[in-house]
Amino acid sequence: MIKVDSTMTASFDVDPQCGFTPLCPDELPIKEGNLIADELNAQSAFANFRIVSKDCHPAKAPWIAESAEQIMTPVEGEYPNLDIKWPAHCVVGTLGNSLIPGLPDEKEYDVVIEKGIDPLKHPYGACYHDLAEEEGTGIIEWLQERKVGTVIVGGLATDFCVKTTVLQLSTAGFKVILNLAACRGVAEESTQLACQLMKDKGVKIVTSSAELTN
Ligand code: VGL
Repeated sequence: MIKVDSTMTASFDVDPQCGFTPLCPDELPIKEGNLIADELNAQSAFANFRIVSKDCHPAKAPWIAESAEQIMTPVEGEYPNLDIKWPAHCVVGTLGNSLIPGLPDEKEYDVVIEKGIDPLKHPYGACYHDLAEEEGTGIIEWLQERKVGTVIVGGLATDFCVKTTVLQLSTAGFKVILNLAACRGVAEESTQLACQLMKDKGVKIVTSSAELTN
């Protein structure tokens, strides 16, 4: 069991969007990605603040793969803030952009972080708009201002946006708890590697919110 002081704790829902679930099979469907809402809600009961990040992408960008073969191949050209290609996903104004069923309305969250709007940037973590981690989204300062010491994290996907957000929060000095039941990964192997890396950085990993106590 991990004891949590909710007055100093925030719950962070990373990109829990339909575009990362089987509800949007043409985007980036992650197996069972639509089934994490109950655990995200459960972990939020241990926190005074609740934050959600969203991928808010344009419909056209140099990182968008034009065929299945291009997915996860390097973006060619001079694009310092792009790494590999992905199918179009979470486009503003589409179902893929919306939060998965079972989560609160966006206006119920204390903060909604929108990232990836610039077609020349495709960030993974929710703390910075760029891969070099120079342009903050403001969330680190927001948490510090409220004396938050611990952040409980879940979302999509464990091996990409969740991993990067967790590492950014940990580097910024927060204690981070990763709730595996509130996450799903793109692939088994990269999810295992991501969990090992997070553990090595001092992140506490719980299998579900049943391992948390006040
Ligand atoms: C993500 C791949 C591409 C994620 C976003 O949310 O984990 N993964 N874009």
